[in-house]
Amino acid sequence: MNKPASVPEQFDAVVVGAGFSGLFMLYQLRQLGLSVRVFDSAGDVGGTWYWNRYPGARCDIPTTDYAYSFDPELEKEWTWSEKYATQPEILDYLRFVTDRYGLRSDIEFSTVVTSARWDEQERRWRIKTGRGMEIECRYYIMATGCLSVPKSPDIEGISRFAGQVYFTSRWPHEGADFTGQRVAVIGTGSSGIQCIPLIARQASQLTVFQRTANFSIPAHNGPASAERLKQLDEDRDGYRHAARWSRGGIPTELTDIMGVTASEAVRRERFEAAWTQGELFGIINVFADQLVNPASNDIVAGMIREKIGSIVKDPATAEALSPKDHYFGTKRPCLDTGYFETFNLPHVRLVDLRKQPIISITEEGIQTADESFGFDAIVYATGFDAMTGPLVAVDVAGRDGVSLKEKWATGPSTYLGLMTAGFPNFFMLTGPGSPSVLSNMAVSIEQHVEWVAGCLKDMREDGFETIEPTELAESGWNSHVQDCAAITLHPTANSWYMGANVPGKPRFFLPYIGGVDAYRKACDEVVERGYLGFSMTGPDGARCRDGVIRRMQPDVALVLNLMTAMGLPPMETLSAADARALLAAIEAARPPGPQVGEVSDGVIPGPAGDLPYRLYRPAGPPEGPRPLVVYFHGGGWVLGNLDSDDPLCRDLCARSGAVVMSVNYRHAPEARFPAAALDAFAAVRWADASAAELGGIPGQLAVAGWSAGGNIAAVACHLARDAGGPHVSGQVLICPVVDSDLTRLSYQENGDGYILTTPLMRWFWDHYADPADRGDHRATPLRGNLPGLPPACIVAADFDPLRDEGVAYARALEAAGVPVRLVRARGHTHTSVPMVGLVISGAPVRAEIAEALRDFFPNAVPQEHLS
Ligand code: N01
Repeated sequence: MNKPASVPEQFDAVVVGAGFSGLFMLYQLRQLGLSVRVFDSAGDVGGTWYWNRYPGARCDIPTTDYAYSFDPELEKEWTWSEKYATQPEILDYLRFVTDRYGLRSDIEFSTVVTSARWDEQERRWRIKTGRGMEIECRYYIMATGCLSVPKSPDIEGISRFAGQVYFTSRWPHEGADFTGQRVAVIGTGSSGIQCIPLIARQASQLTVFQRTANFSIPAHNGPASAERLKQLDEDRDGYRHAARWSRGGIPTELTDIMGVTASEAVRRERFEAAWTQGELFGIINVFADQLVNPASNDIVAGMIREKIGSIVKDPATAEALSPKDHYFGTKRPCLDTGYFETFNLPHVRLVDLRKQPIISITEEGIQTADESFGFDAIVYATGFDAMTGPLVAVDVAGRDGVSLKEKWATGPSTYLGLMTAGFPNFFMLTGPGSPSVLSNMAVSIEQHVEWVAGCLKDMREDGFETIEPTELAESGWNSHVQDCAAITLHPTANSWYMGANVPGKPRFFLPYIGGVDAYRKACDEVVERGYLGFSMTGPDGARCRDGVIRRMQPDVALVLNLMTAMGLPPMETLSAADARALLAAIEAARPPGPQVGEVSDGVIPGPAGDLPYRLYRPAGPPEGPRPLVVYFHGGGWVLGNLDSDDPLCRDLCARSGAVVMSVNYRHAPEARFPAAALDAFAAVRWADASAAELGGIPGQLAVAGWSAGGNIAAVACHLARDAGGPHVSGQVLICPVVDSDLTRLSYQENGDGYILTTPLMRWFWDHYADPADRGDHRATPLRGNLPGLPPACIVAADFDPLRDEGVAYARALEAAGVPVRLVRARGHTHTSVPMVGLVISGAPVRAEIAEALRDFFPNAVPQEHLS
């Protein structure tokens, strides 16, 4: 097989890795009739299951689901012996698959791929191996797994130790016999937790060095679940289809029960059921909100800690084994068999490295800050340089010689986790930005491989030779991956998901947490839209369909889908009274917004009668008056009242530290233009005159409003300026109506499908103002005289029909010399920013609004005083 370096072997495709993904990739490429060479540094197939041979190594996804599903015949020929199979059994399975499809002949074992360079001239990859081979290929595919490069344990003096050294990730084939030995295990992740109980059976003394206590639940291993086997038996295709379109790659009924609102009995019942079931996808599905809401997460975490306390007899050891420094699920939870029980054995000891860190490894053992330990063997279960490690371990250089390592120096950047711009025809299976490690790998691998194979087939049929993502598509996907993570508790943890286990690695959430189903949908949609976000070239020309596949914030999309599913009638088909009733019903089901110091209601005199108001005073110090914000709710001048924007007012009050006075005003059609605007101005005058009684600081008053409330807030600023007072320190206009032109681009792009529609906006205008009045600056402030208006903060949301008029107002104010802060609510709709407690991704936008408010006031409460 070895050829002189001058005559490179030619293949259509080179695949690196002969584990689950590489084997299936080879199979699929062969089906396409392509010539393929697979390389693996291991001596046989198996990937992770070849290397991780430590005692107790097993899968922690049920074997009924942790297997290939592409061939029903294959499924008939293999029966797993347990719910969670051992490493040897899984390795046997992969060998069986290899032989069944005759894959071995295309695999070169014990061969490391050292470099891969793109030759732009030839449009081919030049591959070199550690054995001096040179190969050229059209497609270069890395099937190198996510957890295949062990991380350095980063402990001083490792080479000094005179005894036996083992790494769980590189366990010797002949095994290890610890009988009668004093053994140390460093690391309590999945590998440590699996091997510790078995090592304890042999060792005369076992000392476990734990830096971070980990959440683990009992696997309750045994025969495969009878219920799953029945489902598979009765309808294999249906079961596999459900897995492919599930959140995690296993058919699971997702709960909608929220931890924070569930009764104690329901909480306990759900938790106990998950504990007894012994499945990871069960324990992460106790409550719908456990990965986004700290309070809900605490409930599950607390119950696991309780269990640890009930299993481990020594209270100090139980306490040390109880995780407290991260939210449950933000570091990979583990499944164990007798892990916590092991610490009840007299010869097993836990050393808490938070209390006595390791100073160094010595010739005899381990020196901590407090003690010297002597050992015969040390086992490192210290983890991996996850996801990116295996990819940058090869010197991959794309166009212009740019290396992957350089490109990813500040964090990985991929399109769909499959490709990266500047590296044509380079595919990653289960790469960063794909669900991979957060899912049942078997399902995710099949999806990836099938997508790549489908792509190569389509390229061939369309006469293209190269494919590569565009920069725009890639940065859009990266944003989406981070947006999905940002609404969860994940970014708070020092996990390997965040790259935090490897010193110096950029902090970046590596996998895609949007779900296997959502991911598959995005990948399919990319293809349906003519390979959106990819450019392809071939002998007959090039094709580029530039664009971003997912621009909406994930939680906004979720809320939108829920509302669509509710099948509500379009508001513009209702009477004003019915529309108000519908809005009130929707509002009744939403979260209440944050606590503030005090809420009180009152009335103020308006031009045509009393106007109700609600006053929100912030909690906490400092005592004394605060700046005052007069707020006007949204609702198209037709809908809304003091309750409708209550959560938003609380949020503004809590975040800004200002007193917020929400004023109700007369509504159309009962009171048409300019009633609402005149009421707003009257309220501002009254608030200014009454600032001291309201707990405000006289002369430090801003206005704010959302939607039509933004309209009258803006108009109040015009009227105050024209009347020579009162002084308004600033205006916050959240997705405001500032014009009546419904033809702007944002109306064309977003006029349908995002709750506020063009017909609804037309309905609002028709209720509020006669066409002849709509040019009046008290209806359309954009058309008014702008110099001399107060500084403004304007929020424009991507998916809002009003987006462009908000931006136009910001530009026009700027041109008129008014200081403006334009806040782009990326991925938001007209209604999503005010959805406090429901749309988590709106929080950073509201934080920016609060910051703008504080900037308006000389005596704003400093950020550090705000809770
Ligand atoms: O690695 P880990 P793993 N001094 O990174 C500690 C999959 N897997 O091999 O948390 C002292 O989880 C480190 O401490 P800390 C699974 O996805 C699956 O166990 O960084 N301690 C941690 O306790 C899993 O998540 C199965 O503070 C040091 C441990 O070592 C992933 O592989 C089985 C240290 C590493 O835990 C990785 O699991 C096994 C130091 N210098 C693995 N450096 C299945 O069941 C690190 N640690 C399918």
